Amino acid sequence: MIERWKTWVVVAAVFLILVGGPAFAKTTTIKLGVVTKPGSAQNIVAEKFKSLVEARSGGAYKVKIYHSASLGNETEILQQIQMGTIHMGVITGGPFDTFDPIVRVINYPFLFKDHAQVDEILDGPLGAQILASLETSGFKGLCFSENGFRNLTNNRRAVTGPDQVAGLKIRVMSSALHKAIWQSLGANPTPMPWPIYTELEQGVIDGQENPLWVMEVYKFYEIQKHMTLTRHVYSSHIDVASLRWFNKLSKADQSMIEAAIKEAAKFQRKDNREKNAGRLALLKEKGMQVVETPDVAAFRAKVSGLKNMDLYADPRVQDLLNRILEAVK
Ligand code: EAX
Repeated sequence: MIERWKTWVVVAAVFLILVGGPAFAKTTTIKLGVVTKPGSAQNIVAEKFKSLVEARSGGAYKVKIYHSASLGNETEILQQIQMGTIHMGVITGGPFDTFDPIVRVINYPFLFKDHAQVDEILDGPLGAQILASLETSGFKGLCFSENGFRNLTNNRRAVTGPDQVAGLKIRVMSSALHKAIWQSLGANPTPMPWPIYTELEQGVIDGQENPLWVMEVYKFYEIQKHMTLTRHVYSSHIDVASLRWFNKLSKADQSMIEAAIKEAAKFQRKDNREKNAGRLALLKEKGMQVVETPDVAAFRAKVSGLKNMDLYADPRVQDLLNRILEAVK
């Protein structure tokens, strides 16, 4: 009698798993934060990641993208990732400074010659060392996607060299390094979180610096007359997860997420680079006055003292900077 009862329980359980299983399967929602709006470099990574994870996990994972600063600025998104209330983020290198000074190494001015060099370093062991370092501040560093090489825009005058930068009020990211760069160049840098359209429009600041896609997507051509292709900093995004959250996932899920974000980043870097020539043409067409070949040597000379500043004093940071400077020679 007892045996029979047991058999029925087993049959019922198997039936429930087979028939009801999919309906009861748990879906985990990954909350991912970006500060920018759809169409932006960060959002392209996030959207690609979402489509890859949702397709590959067979419904086990959904990705919800919180964009347009709906979670606050990049510093605030990072704080939420540290706490684990937000799981992932695609965050510009700049605001990471305050969480780990090692990030300043990537943003060192005039560091990379071209995209090939960027990929070689960031996808290699030196990049891996930067990502691993972020664990100390509560982040699982997954990979690098990109904002791109940053260029100066302003509303006062054509800038061909550092002489014309003198006294310009330039918005910079919330980053000690970015502030120091523009101080060295003779500008009057004002740290401010993203977005900054209103401040530019109202003339609170004379200019700003960002990669070409920003001038297009955020329509800066409406409010900024001059642009100089300074390419002073290669601006990467660091694609991170909350270490607390990530460590709790199964190894298989960790690998699935890591592979998907790496693929999304690779896709986005290529996409971003392919679009640059078209963007430059568009910005000119919209009326921006572009200085395409500024005196880069003069700019470089002005910032050459940065590596000896306190910003890089931490021996761990200094050592990595020296190794990267050697590698890009
Ligand atoms: O993409 O704050 C900034 O200037 C950043 O480049 C921002 O991510 C816009």
